[in-house]
Formats: sequence, structure tokens, C-alpha cells
Amino acid sequence: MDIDKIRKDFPILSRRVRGKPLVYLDNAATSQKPRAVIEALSNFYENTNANVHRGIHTLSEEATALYEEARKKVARFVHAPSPESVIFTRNTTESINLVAHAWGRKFINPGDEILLTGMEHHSNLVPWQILAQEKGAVLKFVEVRPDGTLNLEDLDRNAGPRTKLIAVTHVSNAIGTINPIRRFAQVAKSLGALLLVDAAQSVPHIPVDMRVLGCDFLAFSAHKMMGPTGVGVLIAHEEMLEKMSPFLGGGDMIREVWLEKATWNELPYKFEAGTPNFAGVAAFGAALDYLQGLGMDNVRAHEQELIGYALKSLLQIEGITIYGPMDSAQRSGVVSFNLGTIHPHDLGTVLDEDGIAVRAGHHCCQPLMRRLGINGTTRASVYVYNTKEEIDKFAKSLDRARTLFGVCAPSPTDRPAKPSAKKEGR
Ligand code: 7TS
Repeated sequence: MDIDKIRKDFPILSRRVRGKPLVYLDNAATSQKPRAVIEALSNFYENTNANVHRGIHTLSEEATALYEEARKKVARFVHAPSPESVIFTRNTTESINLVAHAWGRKFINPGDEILLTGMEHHSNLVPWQILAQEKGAVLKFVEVRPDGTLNLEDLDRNAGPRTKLIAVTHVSNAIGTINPIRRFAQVAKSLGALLLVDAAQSVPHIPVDMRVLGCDFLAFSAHKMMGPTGVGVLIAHEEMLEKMSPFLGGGDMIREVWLEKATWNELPYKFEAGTPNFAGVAAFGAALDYLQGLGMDNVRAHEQELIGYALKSLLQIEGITIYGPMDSAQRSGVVSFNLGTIHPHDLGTVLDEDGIAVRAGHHCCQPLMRRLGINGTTRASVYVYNTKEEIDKFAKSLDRARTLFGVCAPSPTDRPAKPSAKKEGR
């Protein structure tokens, strides 16, 4: 891949921040957009704008075609069972809440168990807490080991005949761990439980094939994969979606409505109430084309090389504590760390002075932070347009912060995780 050429496709990458060229290392929060996506969005509003699934007029037909074509592209991108199994939502959070409401409220009973992990983003934790409280269900957890990988013995210990759902993140947004989803799928299958995979950090960065993962629900967001904000995806087998209750009621999701009752539309419209973000979905189609053109194997290979380089370079910095697996094969393009006792927000501010964008804080993973014995971290996360030169600038800026603050030795609980000898699959 010609990274310089790719960079030219992203207008924002040529801007300056505080007088320095922007180094954007906050891709786990949201990705930048190639010109093709920005133009798809403005083209839509300039030439096609009309509501979908309504029209007998040309614009509405064209808008509907773009919307439905994007659904097919999503299905192809992750090898979903069918286009009808792809539901457009607002984001990953809404996709997971959809399952908690439409499946959970119908099928979870008192005493049933939902198995989660200790590294979930709050959006794959809080909806299950709410459901469990409402239904008298029990939450169980696969805990995180000090090296930032999951303790799979907990999976065998805590999954059982009462387990109805296992919900796990494919890739940790906070520390970058790539989890062995197939192992979770085997356990779920052996128990007749369902498996939900939070793929917000995997689909944008590594090749994902739903057939290989063996999951029942897959959730992700367009904005983290070069698409616009306000578009999310939930994928589930049609038989499952047929059994589930609607999530939101209103226009588009109905077949017939009487004053006292209604019947539901066919899939996937049963779960798409109200006017969807059709302009965003059309532009998401352009993002999928762009990523498809790069090839997800190439995207992953570039990010793995970059993160291996970043780990090596950051480990040279005195007083640094890096969280998560040290083997780049087990880690996505995320590196999360603390530098001595410098507060992550202070570190983020120094980096910003050098034009470098990172995230600092708990990354919506407070239980994981507690488990690691910290309040938060500074997190750099790469995408396909980042370069080794940018990693060098980043390391140099960290060194500047070290000198500025005068780094104290890390506390015993903050020692770097040991490299894990064992490799696990995705
Ligand atoms: N799950 C994971 C693993 C995530 O990383 C995120 C967002 C979500 C769910 C929620 O996605 P949303 O599109 O509904 O917001 N993660 C982050 C992050 O790491 N920094 O900002 C958002």
C-alpha cells in the first residue's frame, strides 16, 4: 500500500494544529473520512436527497437504491447471512440496546445468566445491567488477567446451563486486546446460548467474517470505519430477528395499523422505525468501497507493523507502563499507557501542543481501569493512514512531556505487563 497516496485521500490530514502538522492518533474514538465519503454525502444532498421507501418519484427511488445497495455492501463486507439480516441503527450502542430490548426483554427470565467480560465498553455492559435488574437475571464475568488478556478459565467456570447470552468485545478499545471469539462461540454453542460480539473496534481494522466468528449478533459503527456519524449496524440471523419483538415503534416498521394494534413489517424494516439516516448510509457505502479497495488484510498488516514499531519505541521511554498484550499479533492498533505519575489529561495536553491527537481517561471502561489499578490511561490508536514518522513524533513528544514533568518511578501496580507467551486466535 502506498500510504502517502492514501493520506492524500483524507483532506483533514493536511491541516495544522497549533502550528504543527496534525498527527491523528485517536482513531479508536472516531476515524477520519476520505474525500470519497465526504463527496458521497454532499452529492447525496446536492443531487439525490429524498426520503427512502416511500417514493414513486425518481429521487426517492434513487435514494432507496443507494440505501439498499449500502446494506448489501455491509453484508458482503462481513459475510453476513443476507442483506435482510443487516439492520441500520445509529451506532454500536444502539445496536446492543436493540438486542437487550428486543431479544432480552422477551427471552430473559429470572435466574437466567448473561456472561460478559471485565473489559467491555460501557455500551456492552450497562444495557445488560439494566436488563438484569428488570428481569432478575444474573451477570457473570470473564475477568481480565494482568497482561490484559481474558482469563479463559473463567469462561469454562462461569458459563453453564443457565447462560442465555454471552456478550463480548472482539477488540478492546481501551487496551487493544484481540479476543479469541471462536472459543466463546464454541462455549455458547455447547450450551445453546447466544453470542453477541461487539465489533466496534474490529470490523474497521481487521478482516471479520461472521461465518468464521460463529456469532449470533454482530454490532459496529460506521464512524469508526471512515463512514459518517449516526450510522450503526446490527446483524443477526433472520430466524432470530423474526422471533424478536420490535425495538422502537412508529413509521416504516409496521405492516398494518389499527387503532388498538399493529402488525410488523418484514425484515429488516421491522427494526428500522422512523426516517433513517439515509444520507449517512449512502455515504457509508462509499466508505465500504474505499476499505474494500484497500483490502482489510492490508489494513491489518499495516496497523500491526505500526503498533509493533510503536511498542518498541515507547518501551524505550523511562517510566512508561504499557497495558495490554505485548505481542502485536494479539493486539489491534491501540497502545494505552501511563508515563510515571503524569495525569493522562496533562499528557494529552502536551501532545496536543505538538499537534498530536490522543484520548486520555477511562475510555468508557471504568471496570477495566479498576481491574488494572488505575484511573485512566493515555491512548494512541492508529489507522491505515498513520506512518512510522508520526509514531516517531509521538514518542518524541512523550519524551518532551517526561522532561517537562520530571517522571517519577511507576508504582508497583503500574509495572509493564509481561509479554504473553501464549498466542490465541481472534
Ligand atoms: N464498543 C466498543 C468496543 C467501542 O470502542 C465503542 C466506542 C463502542 C462500543 C460504542 O460505539 P458508539 O459508536 O456507539 O459510540 N468507543 C470509543 C472510544 O474508544 N473512544 O470513543 C468512543
